[in-house]
Amino acid sequence: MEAKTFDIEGMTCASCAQTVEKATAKLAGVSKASVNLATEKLNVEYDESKLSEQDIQKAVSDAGYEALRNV
Ligand code: 9UX
Repeated sequence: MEAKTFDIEGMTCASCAQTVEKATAKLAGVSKASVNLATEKLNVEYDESKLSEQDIQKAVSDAGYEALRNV
């Protein structure tokens, strides 16, 4: 299981954070997705054999936000 953090651009309210969280949590292979609105970060725990970092970034982008890889 891999855990990665992404800086999220475009979130301005708690509802935005919920949207990003749900969009990533529903992906097959994701076991945990949590957004910190204050720091504008998304932390995702997922199975690398089922999902790539790009898949997560695409899901966030499809939801209307942008996920930048964070270290
Ligand atoms: Mo409310 Mo967040 O319209 O975009 S969901 S600010």
